[in-house]
Amino acid sequence: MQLSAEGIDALVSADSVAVLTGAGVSAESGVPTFRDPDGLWQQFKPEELASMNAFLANPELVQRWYAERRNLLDEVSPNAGHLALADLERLVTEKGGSFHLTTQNVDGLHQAAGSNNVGEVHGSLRRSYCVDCKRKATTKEMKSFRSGTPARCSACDGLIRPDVVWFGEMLPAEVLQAGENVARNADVYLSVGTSAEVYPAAGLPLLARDAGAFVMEINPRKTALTPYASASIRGTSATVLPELVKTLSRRLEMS
Ligand code: BV8
Ligand code: ZN
Repeated sequence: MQLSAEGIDALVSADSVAVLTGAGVSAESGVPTFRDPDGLWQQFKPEELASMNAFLANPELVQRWYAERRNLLDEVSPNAGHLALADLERLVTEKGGSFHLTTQNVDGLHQAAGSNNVGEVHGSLRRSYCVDCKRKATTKEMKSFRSGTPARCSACDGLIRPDVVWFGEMLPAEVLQAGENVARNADVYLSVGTSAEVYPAAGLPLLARDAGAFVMEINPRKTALTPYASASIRGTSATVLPELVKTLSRRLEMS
């Protein structure tokens, strides 16, 4: 795996660093991605599951799918890539720079790894709410899912849904706004573990690039962003990110 010397130079002199992550960052924690050959979307089409229409058409199927994904979170932990991003935040802020991490992931693993400044643009699997009265669902209600009967709100009997952003739904405005602002002001923008296909999140690295940032992609495969990246490193997040942070830390000590 070859780091980008230009990318390291850009990180050494960067005042502001921003990151976008996708499901690939959680792959090495054992959380399946969406569009990889062994990904979640292989069995189902996104429209069949991750949309309000799909949910209303078959609430039980969609609740089961999210319940299974949420239950998996009890067995996984942050991997070396998550931890390296928390270290990168420390390195950048300790040298007086600003750091922001926008994630499309809904698993909460960045926060569990110690990242502080995290924007969850697609919501969180760890929260659910009632579609009618919007009340936060209790763990009991979330787990009250039994096959054949969709989980319902104890206050108004409305259907319980995961607090994630489905297709055709708006992203949380203030979180997206923050992601756009930091992208426009970033000296270096890292895009890690995302196929860069889902908008508006996939537009963030392009915003950064148009504003003059050094855009570094880390992904074992080419993506829709690759042709626009200043550097695209072919490797996994749990191997490349620790290497990147170690190299940067050494360079900062010498400077
Ligand atoms: C909206 C739910 C509008 C949560 C998800 C046509 C053109 C452009 C846009 C559209 C269009 N038609 C429709 C749209 C809009 C649509 C969209 O972008 N569709 C795409 C597919 C074309 N977007 C929306 O609907 C968004 N809302 O636009 O609202 C609007 C406007 C006005 C008024 C009302 C509404 C909502 C988008 C959010 C959708 N929600 N999921 C959940 O169930 O989790 S999308 C789903 O994809 C996940 O959220 C995920 O976060 C997201 C992105 O996927 P990735 O994270 O990138 O994962 P993926 O599997 O794709 O890729 C993994 C990558 O990791 C790969 O590149 C792989 O190589 C790499 N990798 C693998 N292993 C590793 C690794 N990398 C590093 N290390 C490893 N070890
Ligand atoms: Zn309710």
